[in-house]
Amino acid sequence: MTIHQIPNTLNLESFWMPFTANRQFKAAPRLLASAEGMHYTTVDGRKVLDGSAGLWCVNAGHGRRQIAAAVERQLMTLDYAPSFQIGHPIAFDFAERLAAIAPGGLDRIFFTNSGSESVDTALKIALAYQRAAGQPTRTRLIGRERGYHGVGFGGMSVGGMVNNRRAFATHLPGVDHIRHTHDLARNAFSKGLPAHGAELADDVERLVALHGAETIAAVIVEPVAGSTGVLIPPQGYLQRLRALCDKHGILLIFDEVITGFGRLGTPFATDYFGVTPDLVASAKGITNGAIPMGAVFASRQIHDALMSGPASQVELFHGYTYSAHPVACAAGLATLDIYQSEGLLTRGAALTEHWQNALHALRGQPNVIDIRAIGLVGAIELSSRPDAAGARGYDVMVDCFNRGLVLRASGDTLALSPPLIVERAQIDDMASILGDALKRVA
Ligand code: PXG
Ligand code: PLP
Repeated sequence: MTIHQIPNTLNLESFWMPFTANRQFKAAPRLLASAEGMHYTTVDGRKVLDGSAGLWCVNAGHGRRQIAAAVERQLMTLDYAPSFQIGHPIAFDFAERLAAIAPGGLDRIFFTNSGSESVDTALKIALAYQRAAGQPTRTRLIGRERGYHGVGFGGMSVGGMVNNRRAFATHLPGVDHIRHTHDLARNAFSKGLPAHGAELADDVERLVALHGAETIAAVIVEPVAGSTGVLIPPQGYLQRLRALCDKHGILLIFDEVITGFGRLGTPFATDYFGVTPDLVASAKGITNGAIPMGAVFASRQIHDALMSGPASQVELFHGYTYSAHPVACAAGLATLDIYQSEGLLTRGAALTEHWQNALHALRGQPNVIDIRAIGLVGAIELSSRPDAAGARGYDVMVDCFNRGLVLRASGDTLALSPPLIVERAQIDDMASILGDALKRVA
């Protein structure tokens, strides 16, 4: 089988695919064989634009030789080494490099292997910090409706996507949610940050009144919600959230798994909004998606509070077999080299006007009820077919795939987040393929 032939011997049965309608997919599979730069090639040899940077992770584009070479070198030098009570230099090197660009100067770094692990790690650090700081009754965790924080029990519990929760009746106890900020009536087709909704941050006050501040450990939000359809925070909202958390001694966690590593045209959303949380969860772009990895950035205050017992004592009973995996660190270092030499962590800022114009030009196409864009991420929200929420979005996604564009459908919202190497002409191509799909799909 050459890689560009339809592999008619391929047996699709055993792989239980994640977040996929398995039976529908296997009846008409979409299969990718290779990738280079901004494009995939399908198994039947078609070139397809990557409008979603993989799953929001391939920020420097596909097939980066420098990362491949670093990975190979590391595999042949030190393929694996534990990080429990023994270390290896590349992990310290990578942490130091990340510290130099750390969001809000949060320069103490805990390594994980995914966004879900980063979220669970950040939640656990918040709980451990409150205990170490003499506030052991602060055990409650606050998320937000329409938040996505991965699929671990912690992230699922603070998350706010109904489908991701309801099949699994058991959640963490002591979790509550503030309302989401999505408001089509007041903010549809906003350019820049939506004008209305900063007051929704005051939900923190309501939960403080209800539960008592002394029971609340942390609030976790995505600065820009990604998976639930690119929900951009209203002007002043994140500042207000920060002020309320400060007022009540509550830690603020930003989940930057998508917004980290250049997505908004700044290294992190923390930089974009000028609001500094206490902990930042990251993953995805940290290794350009080439090797699974994640990292939690913590403030020195949090880190140092946990470094207070006897020096012989393990300070945080937490970690993964693959925390600071040497091959992932090598991939991450090579990724940072590319980001820095090509200016990718800020490249989005120069393209964002073109990006926003291209997406907003789709206003007026059939069924479009909102368009949102910030940095190099954007979304087109469609009205739902009666009694078939998500069907229209899915059909547009399939139509785009067949005509040369990969994008994500989240219900009836189509999300785009191209690799940060995207050229203006490719942005135009994406908008044109999507616009044609919107005309074709009823
Ligand atoms: N937090 C946020 C904000 C995320 O977006 C996770 C945590 C979990 O990361 P892992 O690496 O465990 O998947 C994510 C992941 C989509 C899509 O198209 C989004 C994610 C993953 C897969 C698909 O919306 N986000
Ligand atoms: N389950 C068992 C039986 C284990 O021994 C371990 C790790 O040693 C784990 C789960 C956790 O695996 P990981 O560290 O890869 O998250």
